[in-house]
Amino acid sequence: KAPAFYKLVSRGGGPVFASKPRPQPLVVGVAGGTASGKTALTANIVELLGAEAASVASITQDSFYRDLTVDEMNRIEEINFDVPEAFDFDEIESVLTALKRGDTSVRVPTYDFVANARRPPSNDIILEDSPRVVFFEGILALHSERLRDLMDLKIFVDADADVRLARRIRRDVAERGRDVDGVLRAYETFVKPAFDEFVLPTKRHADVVVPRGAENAVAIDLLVRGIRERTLERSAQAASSKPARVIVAP
Ligand code: UZR
Ligand code: MG
Repeated sequence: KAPAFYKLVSRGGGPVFASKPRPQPLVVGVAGGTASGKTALTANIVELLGAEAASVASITQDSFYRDLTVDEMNRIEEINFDVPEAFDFDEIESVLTALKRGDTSVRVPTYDFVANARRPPSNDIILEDSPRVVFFEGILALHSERLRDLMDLKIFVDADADVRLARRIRRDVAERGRDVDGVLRAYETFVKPAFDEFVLPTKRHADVVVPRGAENAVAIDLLVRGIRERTLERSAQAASSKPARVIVAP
């Protein structure tokens, strides 16, 4: 089907197909400590964007955990999932770059927290049409300068550490197949030290800091309005700009 923003312009000597540039998607980074409400805040914004939701992509950093070797799998409780080395930042960069470029059929892997492994490629999410807004959400979403440079809006979700730990215990037991003792051990050994060393320092890169995470309806409303407005501005700019390519029909 014809991509959006393609216009047929007719001139004296016959039909000329002029392709207008598509607006670049707005890339929004959402960082914050574990169980701070990043995923929920992002989901709320996506839902409230409403009309534009069809062309919103929400990508989680969890999708880009590196594969573990058999040896690492055998000593899983020693693996630190909270440090930058745990993620494949090159892969994240290539996905976000492809979306910014307007590529279609961009593949995003998915991750299984119970198996501690990426799901097989048949589970990949394929973004058929280049979305208008791309959310990238995760504990270290704002860690890499190269990723930050791709972002138009950087959000840091703030929530008290005790609130986050309480949520983390509930979530990991209910959804990620853990027991309370294991969650607390991981929290003390990996999660808290990595939060202090790597996650919290990225707050300085944020444009907006949201206290109380997904409960903060006022902040969510402001963000939705801002994102919607900027998306519309980009569409208007693209629609009024010169054609990117002019193809003279035979
Ligand atoms: P959020 N994590 C797992 O528990 N298992 C995995 O296989 C991969 C990651 C955890 C990771 C981190 N830590 O704290 C958390 N550990 O997922 C990040 N241990 O996810 O941002 O939703 O809290
Ligand atoms: Mg999450």
